[in-house]
Parts: sequence; C-alpha cells; structure tokens
Amino acid sequence: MNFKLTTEQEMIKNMVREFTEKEVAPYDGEMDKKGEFPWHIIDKMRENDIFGIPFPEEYGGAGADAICEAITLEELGRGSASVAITLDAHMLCANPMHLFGTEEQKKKYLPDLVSGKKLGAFGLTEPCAGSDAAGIQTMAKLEGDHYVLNGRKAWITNFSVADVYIIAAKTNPDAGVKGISAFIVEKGTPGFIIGDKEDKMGVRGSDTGELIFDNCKIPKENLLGSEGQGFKIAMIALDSGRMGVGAFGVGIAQHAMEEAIKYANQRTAFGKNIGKFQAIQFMIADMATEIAAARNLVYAAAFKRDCKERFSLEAAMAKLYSAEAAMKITKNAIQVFGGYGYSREYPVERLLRDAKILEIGEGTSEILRMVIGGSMVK
Ligand code: COS
Repeated sequence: MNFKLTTEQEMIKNMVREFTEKEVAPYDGEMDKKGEFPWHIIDKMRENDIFGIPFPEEYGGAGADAICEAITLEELGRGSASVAITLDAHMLCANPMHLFGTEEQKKKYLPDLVSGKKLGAFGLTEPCAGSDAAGIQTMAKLEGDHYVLNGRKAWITNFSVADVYIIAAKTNPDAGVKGISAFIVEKGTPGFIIGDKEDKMGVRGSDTGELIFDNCKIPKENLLGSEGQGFKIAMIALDSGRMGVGAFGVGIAQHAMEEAIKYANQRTAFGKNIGKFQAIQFMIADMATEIAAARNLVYAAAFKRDCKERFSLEAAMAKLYSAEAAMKITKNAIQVFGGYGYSREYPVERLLRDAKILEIGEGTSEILRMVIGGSMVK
C-alpha cells in the first residue's frame, strides 16, 4: 500500500488545480447567481482534455486510473461544485458505455464523450422512484427492430445540455430488478422531449431537469448490455458516481476550510487574529482531519476499482462520509466568518448550499447506510 501519489497522479492533480484556479473558480459565484450553465468552461475543459482522463487511449483518452478520475473531480469541486457535478453526471454515461457497450456502440459514442464534444447524462430517477430504483415506471417495449419508450425521468443532471443519454426502463414489469434494461438514447430522437428545469438551492450552474418519453422509438441496437441487465448496469455506474461525489465533496470541504483559514488570519477580535483562538483552531483541526479521512476513503474506493474488484461498499462509505463531513465543514466555515459568513458577499454560504446535494444525489445518506449496513451484517 502506497499513500504517495504516482508521478502521473501528481501531474494530473497539478494540471487540474491550475486549470480550475484559472478557468473555473473565478466564475462560480456568477454561475450561482445567474443559474446558467457554464458553456465557456465546458469548452476549456474540452481543450484541456479533462473529459477523457480515465478512458483508454484508443478512444482518445489519457488512459489514467480511477484515482486520477477522483483527483480531477476533487480539484474541479474545489473551484466549482456545479462544474464537478456536471462532469460526474457525464461519467455516469461514459463509464457504463465503456464497460458494457458493444464494439460498435463504443466506436460510435465513446470518442465524442471522451473528448467532451458531446455531453452525457444518466436517467434512472423518476418523479415517483428515487431511492427505490427498482420502482421505476418507464417502459420499453420491443416492436420489431425498435424499442418504444414511454415514461418520465426527473432530477437528471445535464438533462438539456447532453447529447447522449443512458436511460433505465422496464422491459419486463413482472421481473423486479431483473426486468430493467438500459438504453442509449440520442437527443433529437422523435418522442424524446426535454422537460422543465429545476430551480435549485445549490449547484445552480448545473443543468437539472425532467425528460419525457412519448412513444420514443429507438433502434434495437441501442440496448446497452442485455435485456434485464439494466439495474446492475445502473448500480455499477453509481459505484463510480458515488466515488466521484465523494471526491468533489472533498473539494467543496477543502475550499470551505481554505476560506475559513484565510478569514481567521485576517479578522481580529479582542486584540488578535481570531485564528489565534483555540475555539477557531479546534474547528479547523476537525476540518483538516475529516477532509484527510474523506480523501483516503475516496482513494480507497478508486484503488479497489483499479484492482477490478467490486467496490460498492467502499464507494458508499466514501460518499457517505465525505457528504456529511462537507456539510459540517461548510457550516463551521460560516461560523468562523460570523455574520459575514451569512452574507452572499462571501462564498461560504454558497458552499453550504452546494454541499447539501452530496447527501441526496446518487444515493441518499440513508440509502448508503442501508448498503453499508446490509453488507456488514451479511
Ligand atoms: N454492482 C453489481 N451488482 C449490483 C450492485 C453493484 N453495485 N448493486 C446491486 N447489484 C445487484 C445485486 O447483486 C443483485 O443481483 P443478484 O440478484 O443477481 O444477486 C441485484 O443487483 C439487486 O440488488 P439488491 O437486491 O441490492 O437491490 P435492491 O432492490 O434491494 O436495491 C438499493 C438496492 C436500495 C441499494 C438500490 O435501489 C439503490 O442504490 N437505490 C438508490 C438509487 C440511487 O442512488 N438513486 C440516485 C439517483 S441516480 S443519479
């Protein structure tokens, strides 16, 4: 076991950090205020090959490992949770395409996802089925050489900006989790309607909303994996997604701690910088320790993925811990700022609003405790 990053991992960390400081972080406040998707940042991410870091070179990627994927999301998250969640959602499409796509599907879709020319999205959640993923109602019926999709998806990140979607639908409603299949759906397919956008509390630069399938006909060849494999594909995609959410949660927490330290070293009270008081130092000590612990859990999940072993447990632990740590750290960063922390003039209140999604998206903290607890008692 090695706790030191490799030369490649270190290089990617420095590259993404520099990129984020220059091209991402300066725009995060504006994105939050306007609630606008940052296309100019996506263009720069494309130019800097950020979408392709963990994919094989034959599809145009950098061939780096899962730790590099986590590092990328952490560093982007340190500058903007909106941008990090956009990439994480894109990965929920690109990762399963890479793992389960046929050669033809990979040749057709992966190069554009890897370069970022096309953005991806992943549609599992529905208005009445979030945590209960097996309870989805969207149906896919085979009719000749087409599947016909009918239903609705909700809370889909990249819902209107994506070009390629992986959509979970029931092909056999009586077969429970074994009756769910995954499909590749392209934007512009007749019957595929982009619905309304959500007005969110945080990650306001990200694009979240509803998708509608109204007799949407997709070619039979767009089935991803085999019929009935969709639930497993979704869960495997979510293992990587949860690792990614854990990673950008570390980034949000790191940002909040850095803001708190900067402020504590400037603000004076009772004749000295507040950073000299033990009350503040203890808060910062807990922040630093929890960030280190969360980062190690994320790296452990990524390491296990790189070993090609199932890492559901590690990914669940990483996301659960990182999300709860980020909530506590952003809340305490506001406390260090006092009244100013409650003002929109400073970034820490935004970080708290951004952090809240970590406890909800891609598996609530309650679902993750079920996954972890279930695995422990088995
Ligand atoms: N990797 C591989 N296989 C997996 C898997 C994973 N991560 N997770 C589940 N499976 C398999 C199981 O092994 C089981 O297969 P077998 O029957 O062949 O053994 C099958 O899938 C069903 O799994 P399980 O019995 O655990 O399913 P449940 O219906 O009990 O659901 C929870 C499990 C609740 C954990 C699941 O529905 C879930 O994660 N829900 C949250 C969904 C979510 O995160 N939504 C967020 C929106 S997506 S952005």
